[in-house]
Amino acid sequence: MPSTSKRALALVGAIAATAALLMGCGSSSSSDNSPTPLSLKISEKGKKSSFDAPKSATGGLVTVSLANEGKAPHGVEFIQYTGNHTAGDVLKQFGSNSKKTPSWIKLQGGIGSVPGGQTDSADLNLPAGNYVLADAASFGGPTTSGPPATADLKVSGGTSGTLPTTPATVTAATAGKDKFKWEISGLKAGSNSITFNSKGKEAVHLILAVPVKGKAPPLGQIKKDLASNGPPPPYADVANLQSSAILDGGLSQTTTLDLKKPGQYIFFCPLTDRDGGKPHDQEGLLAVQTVQ
Ligand SMILES: [Cu+2]
Repeated sequence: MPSTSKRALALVGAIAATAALLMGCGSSSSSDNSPTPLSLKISEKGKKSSFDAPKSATGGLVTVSLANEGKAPHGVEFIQYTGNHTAGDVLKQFGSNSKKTPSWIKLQGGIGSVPGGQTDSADLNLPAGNYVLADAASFGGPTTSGPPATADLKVSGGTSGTLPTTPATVTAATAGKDKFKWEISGLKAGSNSITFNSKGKEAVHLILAVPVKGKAPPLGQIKKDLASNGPPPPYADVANLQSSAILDGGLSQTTTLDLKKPGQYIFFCPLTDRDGGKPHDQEGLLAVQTVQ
């Protein structure tokens, strides 16, 4: 099984506080509830990948598109930072290997992973503020490419709005103190447009969906295997893992979940609450979902 996203995020810190800043097109504003487009690109040069993103954008309800011009999968996480903190502080925090997420960091979602040569999009509400963009495709485990790309972004203005409705919903729901559960509906084999709802005041969540090779063992066994932090068990087809971006509790976004083949998928969230504690897959965010 892949390690927690925090460890993967450590890679972001490892590349130090030199965020690649590339110029892009400007932003436009919306007058009604129609989302403002925000176009991002990511490209590779040897092992190094970098974002092609504007330095500033209009916030509120936004349709983010990410064109992956590279070969490896890439994504984008919108990491907002507040107070007197800097982009360097964000990278340092994720490099610290701490499981905890300080309150000045807001994980506003994004796009988990786009295959090489493809473009994908997501709808989300971005509050005005300072952001670091980071390659979210590294959160599910190490990728074949080099260190994750990062970029700075300043978001201003805009009006938050209602997300478009989607055929499928995946909710990381609360179920008591330190307890969660997945509420999943409408998924089918193939590419799913989903609404991802993240619940819990001090929680942060992401969706990892791993195809099952053969037949899934009982949930208790999967839970143990996840807790062991060992190599992936034989029933987990981690090469075809699908992931979302990380979303703070209380937020929702739309995104794509590509469940390529019919069959069983293990859904789990390896993250902890902001104050640490157990991974959420040990607190109820673990399910086997069959899609047709
Ligand atoms: Cu979680």
